[in-house]
Amino acid sequence: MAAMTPETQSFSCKEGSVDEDHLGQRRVCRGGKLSGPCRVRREWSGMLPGERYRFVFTLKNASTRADYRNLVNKHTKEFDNIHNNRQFLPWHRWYLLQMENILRKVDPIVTLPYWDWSLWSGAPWLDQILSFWSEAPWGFGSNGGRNGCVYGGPFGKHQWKLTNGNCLKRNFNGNPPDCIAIHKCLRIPYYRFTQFESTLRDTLHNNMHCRIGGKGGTMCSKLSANAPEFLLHHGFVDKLWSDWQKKGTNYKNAYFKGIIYLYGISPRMRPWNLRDLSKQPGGTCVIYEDPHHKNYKLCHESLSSLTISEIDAIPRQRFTRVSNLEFDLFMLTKKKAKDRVNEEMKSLEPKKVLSKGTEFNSWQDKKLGFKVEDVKEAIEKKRKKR
Ligand SMILES: [Cu+2]
Repeated sequence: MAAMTPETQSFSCKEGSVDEDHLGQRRVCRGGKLSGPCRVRREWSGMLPGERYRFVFTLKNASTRADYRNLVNKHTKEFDNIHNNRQFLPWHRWYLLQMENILRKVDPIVTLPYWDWSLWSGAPWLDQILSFWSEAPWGFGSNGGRNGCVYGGPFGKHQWKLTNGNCLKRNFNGNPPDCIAIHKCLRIPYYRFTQFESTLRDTLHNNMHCRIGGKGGTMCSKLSANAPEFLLHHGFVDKLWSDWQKKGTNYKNAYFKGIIYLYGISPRMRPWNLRDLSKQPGGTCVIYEDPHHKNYKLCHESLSSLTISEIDAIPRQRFTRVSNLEFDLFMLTKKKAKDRVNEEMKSLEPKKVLSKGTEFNSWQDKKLGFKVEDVKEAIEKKRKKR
């Protein structure tokens, strides 16, 4: 091994650590060296109204461009090809990067945000002034009205259109999976990559598409990439893949074997080229910043000390199961496929169920769909046992 001179030493850093340069731009340590500045993708609810407005404004501007329309239409055209196990994760990671590149032609410092909807599982459709579905200039607008069209907010019928000229449609229904379901999915070990991938895609990802879109809504149709919330939903799905990859080299490299061509993309672009978020095509480095939300800490830090059976002992409200809406859209038509998804769904569902009429003491509990007090109790019980 070569001797470490003070010079090389000054460049060495701890693998995976993150620091900031003098401009406050974040860099990650890879192979003993700090990368160039990374694009930091942040969770929507932790962004200030001004920051949210900047993204909404940029997206609306970008949506009149030809490259934007071509990209969105590519997703529509390839829809039936890109939602199977071998295509899904890398294809959508590629899509997000292309969309981010287009947005940055309009505003060079914008990055894609994501929305961790699992933190709102018990109350996902709030449309208050600072909520996700706010009708303020920094929001995504609320539910569809007459004919399913969205009227209020920056993407309302009289202000914005899909690439085919129609209105954006929404039909909110049910509750998306909660953050315990997400936590359990992330616990799947690397040697069960196939199970991790299909759980993430078929139960978590498919579910939220049709919770937002319902029957007839844009998000629950082949036009889904037109919906502005598509980017934040897929940002979250991509972050979950990234969180799982961060658990170790085996996790990072886990993928399907064999030669895979991604549909509608240059044949030189393979899943392998999209695997490492710190080295995306074009040398781009991307980081997903964890949510600052206290519910996030509760779910992913506090629960990490508990075993799966201890987690399953926490009573939770039910979330909505995937059903024929999702099965039809994503072409899960065979009985075998439906049975598999139902099994995966069951493994994430509460084992102890809080009834729908449960009175919650706080908004925090209501949003989570379970009680903070029960989580604390489970942790306390474990501590005493030791
Ligand atoms: Cu898609």
